[in-house]
Formats: sequence, structure tokens, C-alpha cells
Amino acid sequence: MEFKFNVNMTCGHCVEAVKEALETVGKISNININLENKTVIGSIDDSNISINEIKKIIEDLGFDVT
Ligand SMILES: [Cu+2]
Repeated sequence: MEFKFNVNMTCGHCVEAVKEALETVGKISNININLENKTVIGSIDDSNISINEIKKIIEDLGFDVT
């Protein structure tokens, strides 16, 4: 299943923070983060992790996720 969030990232550091956090989870593939569009896209096997868990990981970094 693919997910797509809008995240209020403002610079390269934000992108790196989100990327690192998602990579650390290890259950997310095809991670694609676009600063210009403020989008975070990836793929999950939803028997491993839920969309809401991913949303919370990004929110815990201090971002707004919609
Ligand atoms: Cu930033």
C-alpha cells in the first residue's frame, strides 16, 4: 500500500530528519520526499505497520502531517 502525506517541511534539514526517521523504521520502501511539494511518499506492507504509525513518527519529530 502506498501512503502520501503533506508535511510542513521548510528546508533540507527537515527532509533529512524525516528521511532518517522513516529509514530507521525499516518497514517502509520507496521513500520519496519532495521539499518543494512538501510531500512524503512511501510504500508499506500494511500487515507490518499502519499508516497511522507512520504519521505519528513524523508528527513526533515536530511536524504537522496531513
Ligand atoms: Cu528544516
